[in-house]
Amino acid sequence: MSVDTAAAVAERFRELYGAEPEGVWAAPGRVNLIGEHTDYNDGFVMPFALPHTAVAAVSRRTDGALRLHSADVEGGVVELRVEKLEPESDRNWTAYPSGVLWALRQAGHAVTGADIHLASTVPAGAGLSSSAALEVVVALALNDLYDLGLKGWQLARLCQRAENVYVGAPVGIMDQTASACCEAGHALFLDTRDLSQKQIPFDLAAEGMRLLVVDTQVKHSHSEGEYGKRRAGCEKGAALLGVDALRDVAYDELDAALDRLGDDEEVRRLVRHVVTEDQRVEQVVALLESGDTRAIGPVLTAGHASLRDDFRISCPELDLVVDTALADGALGARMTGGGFGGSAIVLAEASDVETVTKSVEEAFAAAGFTAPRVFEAVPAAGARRVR
Ligand code: GAF
Repeated sequence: MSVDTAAAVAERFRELYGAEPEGVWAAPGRVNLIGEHTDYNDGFVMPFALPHTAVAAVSRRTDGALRLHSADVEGGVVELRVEKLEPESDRNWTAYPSGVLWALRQAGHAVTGADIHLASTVPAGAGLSSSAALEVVVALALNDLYDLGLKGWQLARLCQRAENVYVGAPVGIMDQTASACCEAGHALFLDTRDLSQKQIPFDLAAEGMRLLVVDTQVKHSHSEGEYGKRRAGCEKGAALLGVDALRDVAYDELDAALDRLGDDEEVRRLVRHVVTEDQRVEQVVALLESGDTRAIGPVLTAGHASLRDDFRISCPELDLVVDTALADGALGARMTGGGFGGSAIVLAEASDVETVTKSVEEAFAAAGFTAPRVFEAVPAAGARRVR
C-alpha cells in the first residue's frame, strides 16, 4: 500500500467529517497456501498476506456515535449508536466494522465511538478475505487509538466473534489471524487450536517460481448455508468419534476412525478431508523447511482433489483452472478459501507463467465462463498503522 493511498484516504476522511483523522491503518486480504476447512476443526492452516489491503482513516468519538463510510459502496455516511449495536441486525457492509466495535465493547473495552472512512483493494467475494481485512483494520485502529494493548491474535479472536455472532457467519479463525499476524516474505503456519504461529520464509521468486491467484469471479458468501453445513458435519464427525475436534484424529488412525463411522458416507468424506488436509499442511511445512519447495506442488493438487471429491465445495470454474494449469505444466494448483467460487492458486515455474495464464483465459472463454482475473501473489505484510 502506497503512501499516496494513505494520504488519499485521509483526505477523503477530512471531506466527509471535516477534521483530520487521528490515524490511518491498513490490513491485508490473504490467500491460503494449504489447510482448507481445518480452522474450525482446531487444525493447521498456512495462509499468507496479499498486497491488497483494506485501509481505514479513523478518529475517536466520546459521544457514543459510530459514523461509517466506504469508498467502495454507494451511499453516504451511516450513523449508528454504539450502545444500540445488536447482533444480526445489519445485513450490509457496515455489519463488519460495527461488529468489531460491538465485540470490543462486549469484551469490556470502553470504546465510546468512532468516525471511520474505509477503502479496500481486496476483491470482495473472491475468497481472499475482504471481510476479515475490514474487521482487522478497524480492530487495529481502535486498539491503537483507545490504547487497548491487544496483540494480533487477540484482535483476530475478537474479529472472529464479530463475524460469528454479530454478522452471523460461522467462519473459523484463519482469515482474521492471517490479516493481523502475517509477515512480508513469509507464509504463516498457524495452529488454530492455540493460535501458536511460525513464520515460514516463502520466497518463490528466488527459486524461479511464481504463485498465481486466479479469481474466477464466481461470487460466494459464507453466511449462506453450505459452509455452515460442512462445519456442522465435521462437528458431528468429531462427536461420533468421541474427540473434541477432528484435529484429534491422528492421520495414521484415519482408517480405523472411518470404519467406526460406519455407513454415514457424508460424514466419512468430511472427516477424511480434514484429517488428510492437516497432514498436507504438515507435509508442506516440512518440505519448505527442507528447501524442497517444488515438491509442495503435488501436495497442493492433492488438497484440491480432496476439497472437490470429499468436501465437495469446488465448482466447474475452479476445477477448470486447476486442470488447465496442470495440463500446461504447473507444479501444483488448488482452490483457496471457503469454496463454491472465489479463487484458485497455481504454483508454476516463472518461465511457464505466461503460457499457463493464457491457457486458463482461453479455457474460460471456450467454456463460456466470465473472464478470470489473474495476478501474481507475493507474501506481503500483515495489519499495520500507515499514517
Ligand atoms: C473461509 C473462512 F472464513 C475461514 O475461516 C476458513 O474456514 C476458510 O473459509 C476455509 O479454509 O475463508
